[in-house]
Parts: sequence; C-alpha cells; structure tokens
Amino acid sequence: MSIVDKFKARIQGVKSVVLTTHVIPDADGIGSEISLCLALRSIGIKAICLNDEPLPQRYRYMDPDGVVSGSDEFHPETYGPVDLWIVVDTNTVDRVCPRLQPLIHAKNNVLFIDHHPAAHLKDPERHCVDTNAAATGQLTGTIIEGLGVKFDRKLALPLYTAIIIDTSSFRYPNVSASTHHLVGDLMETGITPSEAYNGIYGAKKIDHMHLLGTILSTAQATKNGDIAWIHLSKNLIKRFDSDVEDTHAFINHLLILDSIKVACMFRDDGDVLKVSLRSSGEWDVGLLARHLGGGGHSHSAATIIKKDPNESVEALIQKTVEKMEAILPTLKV
Ligand SMILES: [Mn+2]
Repeated sequence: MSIVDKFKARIQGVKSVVLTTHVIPDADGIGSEISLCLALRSIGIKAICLNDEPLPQRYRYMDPDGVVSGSDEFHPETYGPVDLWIVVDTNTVDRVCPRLQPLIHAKNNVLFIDHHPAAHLKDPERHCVDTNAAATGQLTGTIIEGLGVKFDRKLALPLYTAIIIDTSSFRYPNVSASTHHLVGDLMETGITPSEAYNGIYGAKKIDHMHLLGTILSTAQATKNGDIAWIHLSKNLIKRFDSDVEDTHAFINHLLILDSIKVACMFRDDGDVLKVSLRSSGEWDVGLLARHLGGGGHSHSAATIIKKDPNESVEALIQKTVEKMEAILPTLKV
C-alpha cells in the first residue's frame, strides 16, 4: 500500500488528531507537524501540535497561526477525545515528550510518519515510514497532496524549510527527482528560497559567528583527509554562551573539504561525548554509527560515547577516530 493510501486508511472516521514529534525537535519534525496540522484542519479534522516545549523563537516564522503548543499547556479533559496521535520524524513513542507518552499509550492508536529506519516496528504496514525519503517533510508533502489539499504559503513554507534542513540544502544522495517535484509544487504557492533560507539560517547573532569561527579554526583531519572533525568542548559552549541546538549545522562545513568522506562533530555533554556524523555521499555513516552503538541515516547519523573519568576527552576522540578509520573501508555505499 502506498504511503498516501495508508494515511487515508488511518484517518478514516477520525475527527480529532494530536500531532507531535521527537523531543528537542528539529525543523523537519516541526515543519512537518505544522503543515500536516493545517492540512487536516482544512479537511474538517480537529488538530493541534503538542511538543515538549513551546516553539523556540527561531522556528516561529513557520507557525504564524500558533498551531504548536508546549505539552504542559494541554488539558485532555477540556480538549476532548483524541482519535489518533500522529508522531512525525521518529518512529518510537520513547522519543516523544515524556508527558505525552502515557496519553499515547493509553489511546493505543498512533501513526508514525517518518524516514528513519524502523526495523522494530511491529506493524509497519500501518505506518507511513519510507527510509528513502529525503525528509519527513517530503513524506508529509506527498500525503497532503494525496489528500487533495492544495498547498498555500502557510503549508508550503514549513515543508520547504523541513526539506532544506534535512537535506542540508539538497546536498545528500537521498534527494531525488520526487523531492524536487514536490519542492516545485511548494514554490508554486509563491514562497521563495530566500525566505525559507533566511528564516532558518539567517537568524544568528554575532556570538554564534565567533563560535563557529573558533570551532572551525581547530578542525582536524586524518593524514589522508578521509575523516575530519571538530570538537565543541564544554569551555567553548560556556565561553560563547551559545544555544547548543544552534550548533547542529557546524559539522556541515567540514563537507566542503576536498578529500572528505566522513565528517564528525564531538560535543561534550556531561559524562558523555555526543558524536554527530555526516557523509560526503558515498560512505554510510549510519552503518558507522551502528558500529559505535548509535544509529541514523546513511548520510547523517549519531552516537553517544561514555566518557572515562581517567582519560582526557582528546584521547577519547583520538581513539574514536582511529576506530572509524579502521571501519571506513567497509562503509562504501
Ligand atoms: Mn528528519
């Protein structure tokens, strides 16, 4: 069954929906839920989006109608019955806001719309999961078109942003002709690349620029240049008083290196080291992340490594890079 047919089957007779996404949501999750929420409202379904927190300021340009609320503003008694929970950009209830998890489990009617690997899903035929989709925003756009809802600017801008963010501006191999066809349809509404791009990327403060400059000036690479990395240390985060969520895109700058295969960003977070991985296209960093106990897409993945109090972070990074170098030849897509 196609993604669209599955979606239509799941909303049969549904009058009320609550949408959510994973905690610490990104623009793909946020853009997808906003757009789908508006589309469902336009076909007469009661819908809201609930996240773990209210929408951060930098994403508000996508939500002029304010369809997203923080979960603590939600009162199930006054809202009334929820027929269906829709979770976008993840495929496990464990990753959504802890306050919502019991409500979702109690209803026992959840629909995942997602593009991450979902081998654990017991009933994949009931969910809209396609790991080939470049973004959840792409799946969401396909579903909205399949419902016969016409895009307008309010639906299009969040989806366009979702796709720009998850493809790092159309650079990854999972960007397909259908991604661009959908983007064409979104642009027919009159939205422009610059308003999405400026909205999502063009809202930084000068401190952010200085942090980026400092980080990039300490970038390192293996001798042959296959692997390059940056380290966002505790001191740097503190020194620039930066919002950690704002640093996710730093890693992408490494992908412009001429012989890069795998880019890494190490970030200190308490007693763990968070490791983000990006691929130049031909190397499967999802597989690499799984070797290191994490997971993700072939072009974008992550893992977490426990720090050893008896070892410096620098030594841990060095060791991890050596491990990556050893595995690298097996990662060719
Ligand atoms: Mn995504």
